[in-house]
Amino acid sequence: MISTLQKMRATYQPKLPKGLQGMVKAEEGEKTQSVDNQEEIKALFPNTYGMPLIQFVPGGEVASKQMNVGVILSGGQAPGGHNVICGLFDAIKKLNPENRLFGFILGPGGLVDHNYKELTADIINDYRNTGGFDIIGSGRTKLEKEEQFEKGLQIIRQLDIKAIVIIGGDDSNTNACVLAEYYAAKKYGVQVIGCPKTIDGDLKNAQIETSFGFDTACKTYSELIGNIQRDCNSSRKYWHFIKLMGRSASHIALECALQCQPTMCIISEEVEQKDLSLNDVVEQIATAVARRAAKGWNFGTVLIPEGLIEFIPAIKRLIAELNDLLAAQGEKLKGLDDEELRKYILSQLSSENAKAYESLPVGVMRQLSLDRDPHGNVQVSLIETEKLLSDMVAAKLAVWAKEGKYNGKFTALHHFFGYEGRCAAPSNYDADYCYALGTSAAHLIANGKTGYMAIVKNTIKPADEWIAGGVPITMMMNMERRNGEQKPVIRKALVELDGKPFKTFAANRDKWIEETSFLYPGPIQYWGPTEVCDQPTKTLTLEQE
Ligand code: FBP
Repeated sequence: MISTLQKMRATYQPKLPKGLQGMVKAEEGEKTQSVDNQEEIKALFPNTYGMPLIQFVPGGEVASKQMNVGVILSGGQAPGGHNVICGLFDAIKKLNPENRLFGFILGPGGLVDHNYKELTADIINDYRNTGGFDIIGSGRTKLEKEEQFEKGLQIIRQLDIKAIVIIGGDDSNTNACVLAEYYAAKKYGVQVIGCPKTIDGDLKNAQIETSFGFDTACKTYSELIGNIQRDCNSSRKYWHFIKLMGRSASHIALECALQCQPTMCIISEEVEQKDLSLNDVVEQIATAVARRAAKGWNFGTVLIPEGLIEFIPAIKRLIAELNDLLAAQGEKLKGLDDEELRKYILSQLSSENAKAYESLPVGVMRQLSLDRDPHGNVQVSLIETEKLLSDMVAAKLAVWAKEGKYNGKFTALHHFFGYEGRCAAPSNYDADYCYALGTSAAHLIANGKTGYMAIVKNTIKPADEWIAGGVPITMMMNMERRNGEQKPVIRKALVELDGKPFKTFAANRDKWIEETSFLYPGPIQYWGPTEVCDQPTKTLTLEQE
C-alpha cells in the first residue's frame, strides 16, 4: 500500500538539462589539479590525477556495449537518493535495454559482504520521487583496505559489473576515489563514479554547486521552525532552542535562518573566527533575551548548528588531541567506566586541554570521549548543545536578575531537527537534480570514465539550462589529519563569512532581535506555481546570482 501523495508523486517526470535529453556527447575540458597539496595527491593517485573536466552536450553518443552497473548508497540519508538511482537506471536502459543495475545492500559494506539485489523496473518504479534510502539501505562502512577492494572485486566479477556508482558525502567520495585509483592501478577495468550527496551542504566547490538533499532537508526544517515560530508568537511565553543537523558546517542553520528569520542564529564558523568561548556565546544569547525582556517579550527562537561545540577554539584544540588519543589508545579506553575514562583522559591531555575538558558538563565530556564514526568524525548529533546553551543562559540570567540587570521570565524548550528531514520526499529541485546526477553518472560510465564525480551546474536557472558533466574527484582533494595521520580527503566546504549568504544574514540579524520578524515558509509544494514549487535554496541563489 502506498499513500495517495506517493502515488501521484510517482507520476512526476523529473526535468533534465538539454545536454542529457537526447543523444549525449561528452566534451573534455581543461586538465585539472587538486585544490592543494598537488604533489602529494598526484603521488597518491597517479592513475586518476589531472584528468580533464567533462561536459555533456547534445550530440552523437558513444556506442554502448551491454554493461552491468552496481550502485551503493553511503552515509546519512538525503532526500533524492532514490532519484539518482532512477536516473541511473533509466539512462543505462536507454543506452542498451540489456544493461542491468545491481544495488549493494546497506552501504559500502554490501560490496564487501557480497550482499546485493538486482534493481529491476518494477522495483525502481515504486521508488520514483520518494524520500529515503530504503530501496537498498545505507551504511557507513569505510572502504579503505586492500582486502575490502579485493573482496569487492570478487562480486564485481561474478556479476560482470563494469562500474560502481557510490552515492555519498565527502568521506564516501574520498573512498570512491581511493577505490577508483586502486582498480585503475591494478588494471582491473572496473570504473568507479561518485555522486555528491549530503543534507549538510558541505560538499560543494567551484564544480559542485550543492550536494543533493540540502534543499529538501532545509525546506523541511524551515517548515517546522516556521510552525514553532507561529506558536511562539501566539503564546509569547517560550524561548525555543533549536539545534539543526549539519555536522561541522553551519550551512543548514544559515539557510533556515534566511528562510525563517528567527530571533537568533549562531554560526559556528563565525564563533571560530572571532575566537569566542562558550561563555561568550552564552552571553550573546542572554543579552538578546534581556533586550527583548525589557520590551516585555519573553519569547524567541535560537537556531544552533549541531557542530558548534567543535568550533569553539578551546574545544577544537581539545578535540584534536582527543582524536589522536582515541586513534592511538581507543581499544584500551573501551574497557574503562565513565569515571576511570575521565581520569585517564585527564592524565594524558596537555594541561590547557585538560582544563577545557574539565570545564565541560559531564554529559558533553563523555560524548567527546566516545568512539568516532568510521571516518574519524565526532558524533555531534549526539551532543545536546541546545540544552547545554539554554542551561547556561538561564544561569547567566539568574545572576543578572540578582544584579538588577534583567527582569523577565525565561522558559526554554528544546528541539533537534535532523532525522525529521533526511528522508523527506524530495522537492522538485532535488527530484530533478538527483535524476540528472544519476543520468550523468550513466554517461560517465558509458564514456569509460573512472575517478569522476557526476555534476550538474547552473541550477538556479530552469532545468533546461542546467549543465551536466563530471569532475575528477582528485581535483577536490587536499591532505588533512584524520585518525592521527595525514590523509588525502575531499576538502569540506564550511560557511564562508565573506560570502553573500552569511553577509545577508549578518546585515539583518540585529533587526530580528529588536523586532519580531518571523517568517513562516510552510510545507514543500510539489504542484503549483513555479515561484513556490521550483525554487532553489536561498543560499544557492545568493551564491550564484
Ligand atoms: P552524511 O555526512 O553521511 O551525509 O551524514 C549527514 C548527517 O545527517 C549529519 O548531519 C549528522 O551529524 C550525521 O549524519 C548523523 O549520523 P547518523 O546517521 O550516523 O546518526
